[in-house]
Amino acid sequence: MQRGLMMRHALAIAKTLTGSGAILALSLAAVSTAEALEIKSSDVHAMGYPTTDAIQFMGEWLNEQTDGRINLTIYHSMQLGGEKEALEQVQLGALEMTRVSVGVVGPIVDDFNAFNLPYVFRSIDHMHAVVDGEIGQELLERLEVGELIGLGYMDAGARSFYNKIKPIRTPEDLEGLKIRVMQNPIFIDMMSEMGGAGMPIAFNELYTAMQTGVVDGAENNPPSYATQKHYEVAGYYSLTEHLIVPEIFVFSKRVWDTLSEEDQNLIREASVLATEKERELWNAMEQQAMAELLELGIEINDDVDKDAFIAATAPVREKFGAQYAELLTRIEAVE
Ligand code: GTR
Repeated sequence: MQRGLMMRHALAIAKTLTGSGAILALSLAAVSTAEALEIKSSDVHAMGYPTTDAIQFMGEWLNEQTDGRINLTIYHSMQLGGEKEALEQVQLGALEMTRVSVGVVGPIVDDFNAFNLPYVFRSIDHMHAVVDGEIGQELLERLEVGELIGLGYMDAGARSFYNKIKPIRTPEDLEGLKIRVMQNPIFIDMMSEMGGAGMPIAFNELYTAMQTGVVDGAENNPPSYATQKHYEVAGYYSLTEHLIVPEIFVFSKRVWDTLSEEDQNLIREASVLATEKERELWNAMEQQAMAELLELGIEINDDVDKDAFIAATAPVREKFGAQYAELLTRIEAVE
């Protein structure tokens, strides 16, 4: 073949290839939008809890919208381990989704620790205004650096102390007590400033840890205290309400990046519905848990010197406050 002819021939082949390549890519895209999607999501709570039920609702909605193409399965009750492990699995893409407390997200995206400071939110309404607004959105977006896609927040009320020894009324009452905290160093500091000793233990190991005396107590909201039956081994519940830590549900960025825009939008839409659903379920569950605890005769005291707790935890807010100064000022300014 002459050189000129050879070149024309090569060019013709290349054009055909590119053409079919483009057709192939197009048909792949068409297939992928219609591809089945299996979402595995984990939670430390059992079904029947506001978070698990809201995620189930999200899954059912997605399933209906896509005629069964998207399917969501919940691995509840710590079947896949604690929250720290779940987040790691989601970061790796081994698990598509998880719902965890913001308490364990601080070590991944530092700014979330601003939400983890004691008495940083004035009330549940204040927390809602923050997470539903600009700040909440900004922080969700920041999760991408941690290989996570932030889908939304959920409610978890306020956390208070419970222990097996005595009611807590002032920070002095915590002196010498070993209290389990979530797996984040900020909570160990918080406990030291309040007078106790904070010990990070996974949620699924807590009942036994209290039963065997590894710790004297823990801190959590009424629904967690009640559903985990922690009152059986730590019968004093004192309403200090020192932390208002929201929950968060996240998607694996690795998996997210392989999804069609259509599916990403559907998941976003479903997430808004899940957040709304959880808030509704949360309010009912909180009341139900308190009623159940009272009926069981659990000693719940609300004669807590909150001002003393707020004062005692000022050094924690100061210590970490410098790091999050701008964010904290913005949080405080939210009405
Ligand atoms: C609950 C929360 C869980 C988990 C647990 C804990 O309130 O819903 O996600 O964080 O507290 O203390 O580990």
